[in-house]
Amino acid sequence: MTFSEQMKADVAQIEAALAQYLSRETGEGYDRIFEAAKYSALAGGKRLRPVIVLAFCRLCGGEADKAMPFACALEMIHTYSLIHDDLPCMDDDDLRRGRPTCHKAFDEATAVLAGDGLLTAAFETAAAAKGLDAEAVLRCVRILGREAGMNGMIAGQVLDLGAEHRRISLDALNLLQSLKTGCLLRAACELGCTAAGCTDARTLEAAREYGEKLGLAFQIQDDILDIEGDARTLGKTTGKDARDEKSTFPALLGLEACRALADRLTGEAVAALDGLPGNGFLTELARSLTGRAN
Ligand code: GRG
Repeated sequence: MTFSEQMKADVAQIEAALAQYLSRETGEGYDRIFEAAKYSALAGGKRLRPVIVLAFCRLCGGEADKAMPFACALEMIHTYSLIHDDLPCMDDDDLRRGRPTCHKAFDEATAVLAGDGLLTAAFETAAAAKGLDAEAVLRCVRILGREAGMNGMIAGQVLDLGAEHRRISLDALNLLQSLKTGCLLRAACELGCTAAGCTDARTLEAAREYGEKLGLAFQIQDDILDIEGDARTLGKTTGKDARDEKSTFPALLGLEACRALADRLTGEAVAALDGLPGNGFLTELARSLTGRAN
């Protein structure tokens, strides 16, 4: 299978599994919360994080199917973070993934609850994974909690809110982004390996290194795309980020230096997997992200 065929097949399977995990009609008067969760979760994101979970599972010799609950759990957490990040009390955005944000399409309280519901459903989905030994499932649940939690993505969001309206140093920005964006990407790499039963410290470290470098390259590319604007603004932020002076990589380093840095980090992500057989898909994935248009 070529890279793009594999990507298409993975995304289709992830979307089908996500739809299944979130399909519940109770008829008891609270179906609206499922509608709101599905509205955001099935809105056609890139599915980068779950694709990475499946790819690392394959790289470590596992069956990708076994990693699907963790792939979907991670995408649920990612979607919850987007819903909450878009709220008026955070970034106050009107559009996400090309359509009205959850709180615009529904209402604020429903969006808060849809985010909460997705975060909770993620842990239920992960804990119910079948066909792996209980130790591996526990390790995966712990990875999800650690990387999404208060020493992980939430910490990144706290630093981000604290950095509004002021310049921060490059080191501070690196830390912020390594937490805010990097944590879920590192989680994706580690989850895939762990779902395959891998406990080899060197492989796990290489996977995390790939996630770390990819996360920073991805964020820098995201900042570049925000600046370049044009057609890519379709469905992206229109709120505080776009309006305010904010410390971003291009603001601190300039566009040209950012492009060079994103390329260097992509090379380092690829190099992290040197010597691991079957790294072709993840190599192409890293390279495709620096050239992406959304
Ligand atoms: C509110 C708990 C809480 C956390 C918020 C991750 C995050 C922290 C906020 C999301 C907003 C944002 C712009 C984060 C930077 C990372 C990033 C570029 C997210 C968008 O990820 P993509 O491009 O989105 O993978 P799709 O829609 O393709 O899934």
